[in-house]
Amino acid sequence: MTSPVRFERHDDVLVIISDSPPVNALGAAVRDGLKEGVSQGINDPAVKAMVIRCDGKTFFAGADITEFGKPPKGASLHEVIDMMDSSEKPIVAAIHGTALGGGCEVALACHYRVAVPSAVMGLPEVKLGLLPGAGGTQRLPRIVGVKAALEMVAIGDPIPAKKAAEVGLVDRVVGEDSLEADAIAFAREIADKKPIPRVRDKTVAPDPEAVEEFKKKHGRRMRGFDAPAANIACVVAASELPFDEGMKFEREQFMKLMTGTQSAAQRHLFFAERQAAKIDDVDPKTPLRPINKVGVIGAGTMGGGISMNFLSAGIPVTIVEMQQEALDRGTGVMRKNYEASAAKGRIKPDAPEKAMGLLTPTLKLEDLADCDLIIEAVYENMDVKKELFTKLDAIAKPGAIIATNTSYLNVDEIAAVTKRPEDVVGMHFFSPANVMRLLEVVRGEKTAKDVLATVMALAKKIKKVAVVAGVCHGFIGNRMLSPRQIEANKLLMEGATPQQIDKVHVEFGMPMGPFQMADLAGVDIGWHRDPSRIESIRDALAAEGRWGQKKGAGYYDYDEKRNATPSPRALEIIEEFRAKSNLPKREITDQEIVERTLYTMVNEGALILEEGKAQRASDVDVVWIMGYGWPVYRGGPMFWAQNEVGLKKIVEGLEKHGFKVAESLKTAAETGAALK
Ligand code: 3H9
Repeated sequence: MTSPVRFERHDDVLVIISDSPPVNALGAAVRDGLKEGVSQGINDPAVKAMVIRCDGKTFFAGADITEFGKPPKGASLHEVIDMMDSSEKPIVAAIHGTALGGGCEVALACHYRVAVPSAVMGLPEVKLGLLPGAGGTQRLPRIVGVKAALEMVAIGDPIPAKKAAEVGLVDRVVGEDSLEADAIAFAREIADKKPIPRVRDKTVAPDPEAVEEFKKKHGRRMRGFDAPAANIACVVAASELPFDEGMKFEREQFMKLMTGTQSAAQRHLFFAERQAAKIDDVDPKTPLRPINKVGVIGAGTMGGGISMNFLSAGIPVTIVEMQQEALDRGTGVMRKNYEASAAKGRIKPDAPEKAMGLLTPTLKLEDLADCDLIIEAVYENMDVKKELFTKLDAIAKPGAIIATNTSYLNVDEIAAVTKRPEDVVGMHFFSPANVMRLLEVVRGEKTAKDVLATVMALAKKIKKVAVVAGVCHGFIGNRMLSPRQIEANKLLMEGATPQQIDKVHVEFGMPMGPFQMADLAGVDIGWHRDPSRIESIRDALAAEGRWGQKKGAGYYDYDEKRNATPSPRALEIIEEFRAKSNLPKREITDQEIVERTLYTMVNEGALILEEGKAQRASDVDVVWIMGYGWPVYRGGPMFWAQNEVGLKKIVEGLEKHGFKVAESLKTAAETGAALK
């Protein structure tokens, strides 16, 4: 097999080039090639300096994650990096694209770094539940200091070349199109400079204040995750221990994380997210329909949020409402949201004007005639949607994609009222639609393949993670939410409190439990609005005006700052309702809550897979992590069930409570095969 690494001599400079698409990950062959190249440079008396660079779209984007957990092959990254670091001839890293993780660590072990303006550098291992395990935690603080290093390793966001140059991580920013030539020229300039600067020889002062401040600032975001604390400990070690001891500490911490379930879950998510973009029976080269203008029907919270995604991506939007007042209110909210983001520095100061300049508000559906994609976000009612789609069929231009944002309804039934069901698709955004990253793309029976391919590509453009779902009640996410809600309500009737059930969910790692969520969304949602008809605890709460946070009362009581406290009145209502049903009250254990509210979701997920309503188990995981706040470090419900709990236990738990277990779940539990 030919090596992905080649060497080119430019007089006294040896250029070592990796060409390993797609991202020059540092797999065994690349590591071996680098080792060979550096060793040639060291041993060839005619070579005075070396340059390491990559072909393709990026400098090394990190260790090869697909190798993790497998038996080691070839030279280790440590071996290669040690060899580079101790070379008596200077080595220059020539960076373009994304120098991430192990790639950034290779650059840090080089004696000099040059980068093009568009390059970024970072140590994102924490996002994979890891830490930079090839010296990154020990070298980076020695260059940028404890404070900046904490941001880079314990949060994991990369920094652009210009910033890297300011903090001393990059020695020179070079021409965007002349990286190799400029790097060679730079190598010649420094070839004879002695001593060779080695990061390991530097020291960094401890900064306990910065560490405390960092923990305070990011405590909430890091809750439940193991990796941030380990990253912080390593940065502290860099400031307190000699280099070699710090490296030993880094190694120990790395191995702990690498063998834990959290990193396995986070790595699973990394690949799951990318896999979700692929549709099994749609050729990735399918020609896409051009989407230059989008129409959105409905300027409420959902329609406004949906529109913002496209405006932010520079795509003009025509937004339609029925009344001028509602239209003004909707566009006003959008403007306010943009301005708030600009005030917080999240977007450029001129971004609100730019985005709003691309918006055309109108009261006429006919104005959607020139749109390439039309998304309706109107009232969730089949008759309303059918009437609207009949009108859209007459208005939309040929080839336009017509999408419904329904969160439950049958997309095929909606499509059937048009003469072009192949152009109809579901685009289920999650609220707030301008923030939440998940998009369920609902594939109707007749949805054309190029429509799907176009919507998936568009999703990437507007920075969403799209998952394909089949037509069924609630698609993937809401369908799985349903058994959880049913069981949570039954548990209340049997003696659990909202606080106990919510606590179990929050301790599990969810942002909130089912009743906190109900209070936030509105207890009155879907209520029949007849106070004399009390058929559930929810009805009883709604009938008393306990509509949740917005009313200061729901399953909990709220103060003016919306802080929740357990509500004696809500508990009374629950007791009264239970008494009427003659159900005995009993102690409910936290484990029972887990089994009945979470194992049932796994069961529903398995049914969804059996019915082909999701393409793969990892898609189900992506939906629950991106759309419903399932803890990232538990990898999604299907990953959690298979890798943390074990399917046998899941099946036993379900059977114990009398649930009908999905056949595929039983088989997988018996055979040990993975859920597909
Ligand atoms: C590490 O370095 C540990 C060290 O400290 C060493 C310790 C000893 N490995 O994202 P894309 C694949 S941990 C293997 O769609 P983009 C990816 O799966 C690593 N494969 O492209 C996809 O495959 P497919 C630290 C990788 O342009 C294809 O490449 N580094 C890796 O939107 C294209 O990826 C990171 O965490 C990898 N490291 O974004 C960086 N990276 O086509 C992870 C990508 O089959 N990578 N692939 O679906 C990224 O953040 C993005 O991929 C990147 C490109 C920004 C580079």
